[in-house]
Amino acid sequence: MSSIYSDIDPIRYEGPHSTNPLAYRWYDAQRVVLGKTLAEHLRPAVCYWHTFCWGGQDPFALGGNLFERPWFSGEPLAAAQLKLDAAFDFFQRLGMPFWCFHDRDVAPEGATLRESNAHVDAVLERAARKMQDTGVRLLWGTANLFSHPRYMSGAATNPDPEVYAYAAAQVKHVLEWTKRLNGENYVLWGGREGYETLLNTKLRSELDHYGRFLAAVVEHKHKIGFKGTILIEPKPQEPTKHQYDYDSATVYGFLKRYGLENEVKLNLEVNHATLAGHSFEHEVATAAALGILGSIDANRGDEQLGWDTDQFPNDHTALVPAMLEIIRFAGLGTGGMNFDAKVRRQSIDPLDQYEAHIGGLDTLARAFLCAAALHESGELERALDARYAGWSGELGRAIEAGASLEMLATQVHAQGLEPRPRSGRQERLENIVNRFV
Ligand code: XLS
Ligand code: NI
Ligand code: NI
Repeated sequence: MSSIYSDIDPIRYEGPHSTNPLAYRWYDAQRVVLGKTLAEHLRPAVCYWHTFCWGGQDPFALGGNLFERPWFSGEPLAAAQLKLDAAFDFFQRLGMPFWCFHDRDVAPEGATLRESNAHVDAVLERAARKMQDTGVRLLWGTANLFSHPRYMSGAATNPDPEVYAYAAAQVKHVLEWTKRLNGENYVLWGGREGYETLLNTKLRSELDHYGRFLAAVVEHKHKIGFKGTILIEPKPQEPTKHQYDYDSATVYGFLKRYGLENEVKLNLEVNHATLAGHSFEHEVATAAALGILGSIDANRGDEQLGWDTDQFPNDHTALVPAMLEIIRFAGLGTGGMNFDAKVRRQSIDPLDQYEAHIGGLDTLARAFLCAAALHESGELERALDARYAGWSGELGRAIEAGASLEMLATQVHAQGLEPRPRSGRQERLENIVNRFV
């Protein structure tokens, strides 16, 4: 198989001392830590959209694509097949076990939904064969319900029910394909499920419609016997001014209200967490605590820029706290770590795509190894247990069993309780973490 990615030999692990820019220094796929291989813990994926579809445009650029890729011109369906071949060549050379796609990334939109679906079918039939030949697996599929003008005012939350119906038809098709390709998850990211101004928005109706839409997705999943996980990807804004899936806690409240908290989990993206004013580890820990941690979109933002810059992760120290939360939660289950990340605009060569993914995966692997060592040392867990030790005593157990205000007041008076403040030892704990990163 030859493509624009074929100049590069398969990427191998060479260890931390290697100076080869085209080798892994931390991602030793078969290395066993905490009972599983690194590949099994991380389950890394290449995303189709940023890597093969984005042409380097930004809002200030003139014309079409800055990047030169052979599939950016020619008859659209033939170009889509060429792009697919190149994508699988790239996955294999990187040794990436998973990929992710939107329907409109893999195949061009047609004049009607029937035609669009036929395009998707033609390309995904070929993808099914490619997956078989290469062993590359599908982490998740998703429908693009945000690029076409019809979705300008939302998909499931559109004021026009015809748009809702169209979105439903599109999701049905991709969900069925995701099952057929043995996808591990199905993602819904509601980029336009929100509002620009409340002056033209019936908030309550939109939320009810969104709840019903999600319930219909879950019903169809069970109807067709799809075994993967349905995931919502929270983001606070961009492109809409306010997005309904703001963050982990907001989505949990939404799921609870519509009775879906045991059916749907979260795909958490680093840059979305920071846009919501949270740390990434906050989002991961909150989802884990609420029992809805599903999968990860790995990337990072830029502190000077307040939007979703989708850069590749490159600072392992920043990711150790989130990795620790994932380890404490006992892993991601059907989830994985998808590089929802793109190279910078001036990185125009196919080579840049390799180096971006190598650096990103090394960063995840190194963060995971640090967090695993930290976890195995037991130092933080012992400090946590000591801090909360009172809860395994008599009083703590009585409270957790549902003690009333009266019972507690009686006890405080009877025993003359006057609790004294105790140090949280934050700096000691931070110093412990620094010994492991
Ligand atoms: C956009 C989202 C998007 C989803 C998939 O900000 O991250 O790329 O991951 O629709
Ligand atoms: Ni994003
Ligand atoms: Ni994402």
